[in-house]
Amino acid sequence: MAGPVLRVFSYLPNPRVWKALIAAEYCGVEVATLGARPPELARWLWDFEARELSEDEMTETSPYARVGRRGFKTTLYKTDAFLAAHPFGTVPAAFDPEGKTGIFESNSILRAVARSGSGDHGLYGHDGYEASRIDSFLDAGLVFAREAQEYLLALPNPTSELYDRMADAYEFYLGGIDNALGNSAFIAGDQLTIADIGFVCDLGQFLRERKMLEKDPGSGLRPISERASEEYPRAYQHLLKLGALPEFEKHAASLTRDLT
Ligand SMILES: N[C@@H](CCC(=O)N[C@@H](CS)C(=O)NCC(=O)O)C(=O)O
Repeated sequence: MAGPVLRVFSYLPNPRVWKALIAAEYCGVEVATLGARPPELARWLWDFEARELSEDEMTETSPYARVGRRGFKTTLYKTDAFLAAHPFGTVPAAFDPEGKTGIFESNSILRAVARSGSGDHGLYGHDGYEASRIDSFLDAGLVFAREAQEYLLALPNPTSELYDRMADAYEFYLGGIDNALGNSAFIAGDQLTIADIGFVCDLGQFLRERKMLEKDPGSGLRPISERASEEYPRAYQHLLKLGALPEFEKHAASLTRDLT
């Protein structure tokens, strides 16, 4: 196998990174990952050449010190080059092998993997129309995942407004996926594509709400996804079926392990 097609810097493990790693299995390419567990990433220099910082490099006067904006409450250390490549300053942050091009948003990193290699795997469709249909599902997934990010970060005590918005986004997204699966074996048609990969990672991550609320029952909130298997049977079974495939199991086993 040639060298990695992408280098991805992130906190690890991260279901958003698993999207790219699962796609890489199907494409027969390598994706290199670099990073550390979530709280430890605040002690790293965010850069193409990301590395752990020493204690005396982590000062408020460091030229790299930035205020964390999403999910990180502490100071983060991001180089100017990192922010030029990744203007929203988020992880996962992917780079081409030379570090010249930054690719952000996990769905776009997923697309980049599917575009690498031969392309005859069909993961990103077989023509522009099919690719655009796959993009449609990935965009719908991002709307759901953005809501889920806010909600999961606020658990176990989301505001009632956030809870209701999440319930609405969940119902809209799962309803659409369930409808799609009423017409074809996979989300975007009759074969597995990156729309399915994005779905498993985003929904699997959202279903963690169950454990989070169970662990902290004080809020008295009912998990939004409590009755998913009955309300959206096709979508739920699809999640379980894909989660059991070796390419998914290898990277994302924890997402579907306790769901049956
Ligand atoms: N929709 C994005 C979400 C990326 C995101 O929001 N990442 C957060 C961590 S969960 C981040 O990097 N925050 C950086 C900060 O707080 O400055 C994706 O799928 O990649």
